[in-house]
Amino acid sequence: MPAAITAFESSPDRGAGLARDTRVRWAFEEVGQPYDVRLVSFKEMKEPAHLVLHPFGQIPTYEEGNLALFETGSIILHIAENHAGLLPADSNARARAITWMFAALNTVEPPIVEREAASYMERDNPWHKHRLPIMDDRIRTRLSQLSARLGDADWLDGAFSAGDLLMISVLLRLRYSSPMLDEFPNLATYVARGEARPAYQRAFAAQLAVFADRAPN
Ligand code: GTB
Repeated sequence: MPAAITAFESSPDRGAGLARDTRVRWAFEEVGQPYDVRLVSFKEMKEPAHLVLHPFGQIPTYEEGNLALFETGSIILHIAENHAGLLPADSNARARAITWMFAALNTVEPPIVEREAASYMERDNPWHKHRLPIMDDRIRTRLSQLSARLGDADWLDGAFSAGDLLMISVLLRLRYSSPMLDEFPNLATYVARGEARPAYQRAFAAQLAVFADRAPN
C-alpha cells in the first residue's frame, strides 16, 4: 500500500498550491513514488482521530504501515532518505542539502509566514501599516542573502535536492502575498525553474484537482 498523506478538504487558497501538502506531493513525484491522499475538514483536524497523527491539529500528516509522521520537513526528509532523487549520495553533500532544508524552514519561511499571517489577522489595526515595512525588511534581508549565495547557479548546492524543493516552496508562498521576489531576478528565475520541473507540475495539478469540480465556497 502506498503511503497516505492528509490535505485540506477545503483549502482557503482553492488550489493555488500554498498549503503544505503540495511540498510533500512534490517530493513523492520527484522520487517517483505513488501516494494516497485523505482529505480532512477543519473540524476533523481538531478531533482526537487526527490529533493522534498530528498533535497540533494540522495537515499534512504521513502514514506508512505503522509509521505516522507530521511536519513537512520531517516527512520530506523521510521520503528523501528512503528513495533516490532528493539527496546526494556523498555524505557531506547530503548533510549540506539537509542544511538547506532546515534553512528554508527555520530561517527563510518564518518572516514570510509572519507577514502573511499579519496581513490577514492584524490589518485592521492602526499600527499594521507601520509594522508592514518592518516585516518586509526582514524578508528582504533574507532574500538578499539567499540571492547572493545562489548567484547564477541553477540550484543551491550542485544538483537539485530536497533543500531546493523546500526553499522554492517557501519562496512560492511569498509570490502570492508580495511582489518582493521580483526584486531579486535570480531568485525569481530559481523559483520558475523549480515550478517548471515535471514533478512539481504533477504535484500542483493533483492538489488543484481537489477543487476543480467544486463550486466556490
Ligand atoms: N510546521 C508545519 C509543517 O511544516 O507541516 C505547519 C503545518 C501547517 O501550517 N499546516 C496548515 C494547517 O493545517 C496548512 S499549510 N492549518 C490549519 C490549522 O492550523 O488549523 C499553511 C497554509 C494553509 C492555507 C494556505 N492558503 O490557503 O493560502 C496557505 C498555507
